[in-house]
Amino acid sequence: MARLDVTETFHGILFPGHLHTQDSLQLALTFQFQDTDILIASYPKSGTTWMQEIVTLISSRGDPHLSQTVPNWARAPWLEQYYSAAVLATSATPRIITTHLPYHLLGPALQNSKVKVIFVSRNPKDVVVSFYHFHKMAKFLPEVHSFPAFLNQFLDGTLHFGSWFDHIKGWTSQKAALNLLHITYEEMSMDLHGTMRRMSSFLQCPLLEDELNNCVKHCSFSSMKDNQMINYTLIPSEIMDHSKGSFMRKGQIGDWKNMFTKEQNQHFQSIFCSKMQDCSLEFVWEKQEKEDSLI
Ligand code: PPS
Repeated sequence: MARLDVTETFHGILFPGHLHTQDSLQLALTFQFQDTDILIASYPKSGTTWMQEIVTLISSRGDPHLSQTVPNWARAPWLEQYYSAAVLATSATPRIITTHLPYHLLGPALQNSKVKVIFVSRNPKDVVVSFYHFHKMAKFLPEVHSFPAFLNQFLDGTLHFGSWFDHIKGWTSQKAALNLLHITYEEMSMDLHGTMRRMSSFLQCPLLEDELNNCVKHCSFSSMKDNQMINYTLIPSEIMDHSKGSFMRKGQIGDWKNMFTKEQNQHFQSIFCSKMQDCSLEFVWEKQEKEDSLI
């Protein structure tokens, strides 16, 4: 399945035709979840792969064998991508499932289920920068030109996978209705050990201290950068041009500061404040003392 130039529009949102079809997207909406399923939901570039690795390692009690021998898309497939039905049919329990779909599309399939939903978010300035760099290497995404134009598309919600604002507000508004744990990229970055402990408790998979330490060791940025099963170097260069960048690019909080001009930051802040006025979430924008980095 190449379809590198195909874009699927589904419920008004664009998806790369390389991995999505109308059928695979439609099937996701009526997916029969099992109560034992673990669902990782995220907007792209928010720490999805990191979370796939963490959940795999916690479920394996810190043993890296699975995470070093099976690609992430085969052990935690994206529900809406065309191959997931075949993968999930033979997955062991608990199944680890990933999605970039917004809540307003996937929500009905989750009603009355006990699925353990882990929603991962990241501050949107770092998301847009990471996404911009990813577009340069991912040949299944539209060619990008200038960063200012890309930033405007992000703020307008017209990039592939839709609006970041709708995505985060949709999922986080369902904390009470779903069995949902919200984890941020920034908390994983600043306290991976503590975050993993919270997650192992949520997943009802208590770990010994040694097992927890092994999980932390194997999902550090440097370990993951060297792990072919998650760094996407297995993907041929016709699909991901590895000469244009790495999937495991920088892995930092606050890299947006190297990209945004003062004017772009002001523009971003004003759109952000207006679109998020009905949302009380706080964001960490740079790696420093908490009080200084929240807006
Ligand atoms: S995708 O394409 O949606 O699956 O991308 P996603 O996995 O959500 O996000 C990719 C970014 O996450 C960074 N990453 C990490 N950062 C720190 N530590 C670890 N272990 C880690 N694993 C992945 C990855 O480098 C991308 O961010 P940027 O800012 O581009 O480096």
